[in-house]
Amino acid sequence: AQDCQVSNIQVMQNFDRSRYTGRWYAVAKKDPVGLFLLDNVVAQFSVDESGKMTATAHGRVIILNNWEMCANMFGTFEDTPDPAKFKMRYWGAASYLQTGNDDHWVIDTDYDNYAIHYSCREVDLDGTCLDGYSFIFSRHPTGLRPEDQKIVTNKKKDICFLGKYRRVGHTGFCESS
Ligand code: DAO
Repeated sequence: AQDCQVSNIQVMQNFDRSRYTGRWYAVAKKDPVGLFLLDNVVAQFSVDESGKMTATAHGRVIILNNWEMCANMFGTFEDTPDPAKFKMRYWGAASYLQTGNDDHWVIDTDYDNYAIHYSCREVDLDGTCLDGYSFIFSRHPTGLRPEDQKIVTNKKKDICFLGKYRRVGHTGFCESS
């Protein structure tokens, strides 16, 4: 059961950032208001010498109304008292790309196959999320394994985003550079 209160959302227990490193393919996304990354989204997480988590990501975007390009993005993560909850500062390789400072929560992962990410940008007066986004990540570019789909569906429900996702395709658009 879930009450859709952002403050009650359960995140990954004992999150292990080192096991989370490496490549993750976005296979589905719930968009925020003013969506940015469209498809071909791949994120690469690292942990630096001091133990801080960082990431690079790319994805197809459309900027200035009509210009389609592959955005190369960078993110640094600030720790919080909960090991699965971070503050993510992000920016693009080019100045005209989006920058921001979002929550970045890991809801669930088995580290080897699937991960569910969640970010609420704006909490409503009633405590529910007014503007948020979420990525479903897979270690496999082909998508989630059948055995992981039920887990992911249940988590989508728990974070009150069930039915709000779209598929994120991988066509190789960002692989050329
Ligand atoms: O696509 O609409 C959107 C919101 C996503 C913004 C975040 C993009 C940058 C991520 C950098 C690295 C992390 C995974």
